[in-house]
Amino acid sequence: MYRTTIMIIALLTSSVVVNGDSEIKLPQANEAIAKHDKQVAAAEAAYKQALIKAKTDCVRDLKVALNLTTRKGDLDDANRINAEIGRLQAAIDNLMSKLRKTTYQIPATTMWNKTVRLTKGQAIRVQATGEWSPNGRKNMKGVDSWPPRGRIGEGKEFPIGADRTFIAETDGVLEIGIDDGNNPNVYNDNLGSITVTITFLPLSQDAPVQVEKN
Ligand SMILES: [Ca+2]
Repeated sequence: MYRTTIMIIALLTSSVVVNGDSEIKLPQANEAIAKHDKQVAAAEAAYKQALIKAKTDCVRDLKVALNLTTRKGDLDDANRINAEIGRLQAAIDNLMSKLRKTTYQIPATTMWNKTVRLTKGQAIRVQATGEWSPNGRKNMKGVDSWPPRGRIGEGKEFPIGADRTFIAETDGVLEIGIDDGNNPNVYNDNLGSITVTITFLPLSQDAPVQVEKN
């Protein structure tokens, strides 16, 4: 009897200790964990949002200060302010680099190419690189010359260009494609593809942070 009790205790203890391998089965417990994970993710997103906003606001204000001090001719102070802007910008870039990102290849031969699904109010940054052509090999050029365009949920199209930050005004899949215009608005004479990186910004509708390229 004594030995059996010891064995049962040992079994119970080991099942707790080796819990790393086993999954919790009770739905209520899994729901509690899922709720926690969701709340933590939201808190982290809000924190990152607040950091990015504070730093972006500061960069904006320091650029005004930089103009003032440059006009006054205090170059030493201008250099100090400029260095601080550089530090803040690096911190913003670092925060941005940790955000959720997805990459797509967008061929020139398809008018619309499906990418991420967006919900209304989601802020995203779309960056495009590569060369493509709306009409044959001689016109292979970068996205500055042949900017991509987008639409959400098959809605109204809008320009994207090389680097654009915007807030989704509606739910739907973001589709991206080359603007074929008068070239001659057919897609089977097109060539190349571009790489598009979409970053989900932790921003709400009332806190847009503009990170468009100057
Ligand atoms: Ca074409």
